[in-house]
Amino acid sequence: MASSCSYGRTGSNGLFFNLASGNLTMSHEPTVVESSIVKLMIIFKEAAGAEVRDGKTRYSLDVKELKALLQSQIPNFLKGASAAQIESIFSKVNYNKNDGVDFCEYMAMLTKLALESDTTLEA
Ligand SMILES: [Ca+2]
Repeated sequence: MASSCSYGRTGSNGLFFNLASGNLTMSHEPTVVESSIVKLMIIFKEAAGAEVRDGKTRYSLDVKELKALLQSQIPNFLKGASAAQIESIFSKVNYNKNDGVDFCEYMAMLTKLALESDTTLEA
């Protein structure tokens, strides 16, 4: 998946997954982490609207799609949230302030949520 958050390593040594085609090209059986990333991509793709621009299919979430995705995948996150709070979340996740939340922005949100969790690993 070509994107603005690419490290330029996919297709050679890194994970290569084409969101539009659903093709996964890998020289080995996917590890748990690789499989998890692909699952996140598939779930995102299923939730997002598709738009063809410059010959490429692009996927992004509008506010309703982001809300539905979060409610289905992270139910506690939006529990009790007002429409205004959901709009605010969408605005923050939509980092480049265009018309939708792309996969990079969605993953940045998930990363932030993970980092806000207790990661001290203490008993
Ligand atoms: Ca965006």
